[in-house]
Amino acid sequence: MNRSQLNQIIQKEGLIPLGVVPLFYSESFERFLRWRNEGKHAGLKYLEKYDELRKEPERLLPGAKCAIIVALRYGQSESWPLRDEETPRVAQYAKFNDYHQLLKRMGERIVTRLKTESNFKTHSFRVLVDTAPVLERALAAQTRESFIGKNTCLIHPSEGSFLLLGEILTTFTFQTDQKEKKVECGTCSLCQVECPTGALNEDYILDSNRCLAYWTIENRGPIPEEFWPHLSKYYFGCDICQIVCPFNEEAKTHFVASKVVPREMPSLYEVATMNQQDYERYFGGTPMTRAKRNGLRRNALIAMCVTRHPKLNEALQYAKKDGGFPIEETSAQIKKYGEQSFV
Ligand code: B12
Ligand code: SF4
Ligand code: SF4
Repeated sequence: MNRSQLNQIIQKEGLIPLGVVPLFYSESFERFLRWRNEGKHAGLKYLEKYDELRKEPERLLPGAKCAIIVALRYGQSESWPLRDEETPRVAQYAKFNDYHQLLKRMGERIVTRLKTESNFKTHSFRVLVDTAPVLERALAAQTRESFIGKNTCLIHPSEGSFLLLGEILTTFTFQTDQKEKKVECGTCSLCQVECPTGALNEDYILDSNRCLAYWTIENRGPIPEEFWPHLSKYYFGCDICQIVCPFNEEAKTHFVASKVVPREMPSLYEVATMNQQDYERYFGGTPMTRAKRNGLRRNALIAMCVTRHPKLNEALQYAKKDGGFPIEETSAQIKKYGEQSFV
């Protein structure tokens, strides 16, 4: 099978074939170690384990020769500056069913299809979608056209960066990509200028300690008050450093709607006061469950607080009665925040 036949199979599944790359990225692994040694991973403890696999991804599949890199493009409807600046929203990827499962199933179907070809019968495949300690962006950056931007995202010059990445490791020796023309950020620095918290102050480095995506998705405890004003824009994840990127503006013009349809999001008041059953009904199967019900409630209460939502006190009473970490702490912060202004 040649590369164009492989691409056809991937495209038929609704994915973008970014390319095929060797399992080697020593420069990026060194960058990763420096980043982690400087504590830029904040509380992401899982990044402190399995370095041997992260360093040598070929260990994830005995005899692996290369990785087929695929991407799921998700539509995004925002432009910069945001419409309804004071209407807290969720990052676009979170409105769809969880990409880990979605992309994994798509990858498995591609493998099933490949295995019908006689030359693949004796070969092994393994589909990864952030399901193993791999530097996914570093691998994808070795495909012919893609590159890592100053916002640290993987960008394809014409598809943009609203892409979710998956890899299919294989023992088959496909011809791997040669970098052709070099497109990159150049003198642009829009993502660094517009990041509300200064998380991208160093080129090509993200400091998770200052990133809203880290605080609203990954952190289980209270959110430091210095970040609160920015939850008036996003209360789960953050897309700002991508929305402002000229490569995404360009990509918008030829976006073809995919099969995945975004879900309707409940109001902030509903998120702050939802019981377990409603939580599962609204968010079950989406990336929002990463923050758990308590985390979403924490985020929603903060967003209500900073946008002076008329039902904040009502929501707060409900949340306190319902309990659960870190609601007590967040209530105390809201009280303190409010004393300076309005509660
Ligand atoms: C931990 C993590 C996070 C953390 C830390 C993010 C970060 N920049 O490291 C937090 C919680 C903040 C986060 C946020 C988001 N994430 Co995240 N995250 C991950 C995860 C699980 C690991 C990433 C990791 O190892 N980071 C450590 C750093 C050091 O590694 P790195 O990003 O791969 O590469 C860095 C350097 O090595 C350097 N680099 C590497 N090689 C090279 C080469 C050259 C030449 C240069 C100049 C630089 C360079 O660039 C980066 C900056 O330091 C990956 C999945 C995975 N297994 O890879 C998803 C992943 C990176 N996340 C993803 C997404 C979608 C997001 C969000 C957009 C979600 C949202 N809307 O809120 C934001 C984007 C924020 C941002 N600007 O990065 C996608 C990114 C897709 C894409 N197009 O890039 C991934 C790949 C998941 C997936 N399978 O699709 N995420
Ligand atoms: S996701 Fe938001 S907070 Fe994080 S680096 Fe990008 S713009 Fe900054
Ligand atoms: S906004 Fe500009 S600097 Fe940032 S990633 Fe996009 S092109 Fe690069």
